[in-house]
Amino acid sequence: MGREKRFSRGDFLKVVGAGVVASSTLSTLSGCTVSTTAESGGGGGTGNENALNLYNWSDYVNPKTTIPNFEKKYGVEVTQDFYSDNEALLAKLQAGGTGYDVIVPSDYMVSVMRKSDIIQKLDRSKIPNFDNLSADFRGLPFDPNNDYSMPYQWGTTGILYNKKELGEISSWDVLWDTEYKGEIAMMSDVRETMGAALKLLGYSLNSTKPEQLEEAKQLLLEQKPLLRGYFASFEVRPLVQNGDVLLGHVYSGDGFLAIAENKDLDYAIPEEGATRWVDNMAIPVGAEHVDNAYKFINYILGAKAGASLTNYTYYGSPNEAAEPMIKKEILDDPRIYPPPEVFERLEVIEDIGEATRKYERIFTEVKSA
Ligand code: N2P
Repeated sequence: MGREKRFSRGDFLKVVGAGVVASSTLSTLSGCTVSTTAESGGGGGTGNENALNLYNWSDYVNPKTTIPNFEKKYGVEVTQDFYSDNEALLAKLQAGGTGYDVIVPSDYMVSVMRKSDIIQKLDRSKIPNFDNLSADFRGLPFDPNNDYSMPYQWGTTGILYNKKELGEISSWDVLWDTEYKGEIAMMSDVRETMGAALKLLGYSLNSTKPEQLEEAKQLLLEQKPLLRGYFASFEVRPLVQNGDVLLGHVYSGDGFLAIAENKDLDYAIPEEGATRWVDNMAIPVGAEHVDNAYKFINYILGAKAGASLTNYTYYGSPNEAAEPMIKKEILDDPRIYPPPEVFERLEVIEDIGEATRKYERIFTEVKSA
């Protein structure tokens, strides 16, 4: 059975987007010129037409190929800065004058950014490799005609854990188990962390019902004393990988990067359901190197670059032309490409508009409690 048949286009058609609230941003090195932190605001390259300023998630390129091959092929120097959540990305762009040419917001954030005129309309004629995309990833609800965004990678959010110590786990409730007090690292991400609590309660992670949000808040307050802490998304992986904690709330690819280094670990998509997300490339309004941005987007949508990304990141590829070059063990891994019975329990974070503020207020209260 072809992988694309394991989940239907319809499954992706519930997506939309939301968000607002800044949180910490830090940088890690991923194979190109790195301007130290996101605070540097777009890094070098301004005034140099052979530059591209990329604002991306950490560990989201193949360090050996993605940026170096692009730089070689187009004679463009890439500067990459990093953010750890969509809300930090949004806050940065809202502040203005970043100098970023390509950003990689998730589904719901594309919706928010479209509404706030933060990203610009794309000229499809400059992205011929659009044709490489699987039909499952074209025209998703947060951008029905791909007028503003092009899919980059997709994945899930779940639990990275020490299987040797804990045995097999299957539920979010392990992150609330008093036995693991001090051994749990949660992501500091308003929608993901509230989402985990809502899923454990059996609710939608897009719920806007005040009583359900209050229950989620109480659950997070109950969990807080058990935590080693709330961490930026990219900080959780090393904590579990190095044995500092037993359990971490992570993006799937971060889980698999850790498993590749430490065979005691495993990644679980909790049975109550979890987030599945699609991240997308977009060009901010005011980008200074728009031609290079198109070159980069089109390059990433190339079959070879797409396969090379997934073979390193362990995230799913929206690029059908890339599939023949993606490692079989990745394509066949149900933790990466979930079978239908798992897939149907996954939910995409949606733009919940005004209710976003409620989430933010609750999460701020929990963190400061
Ligand atoms: C990459 C993080 C993926 C972003 N390490 C999740 N949307």
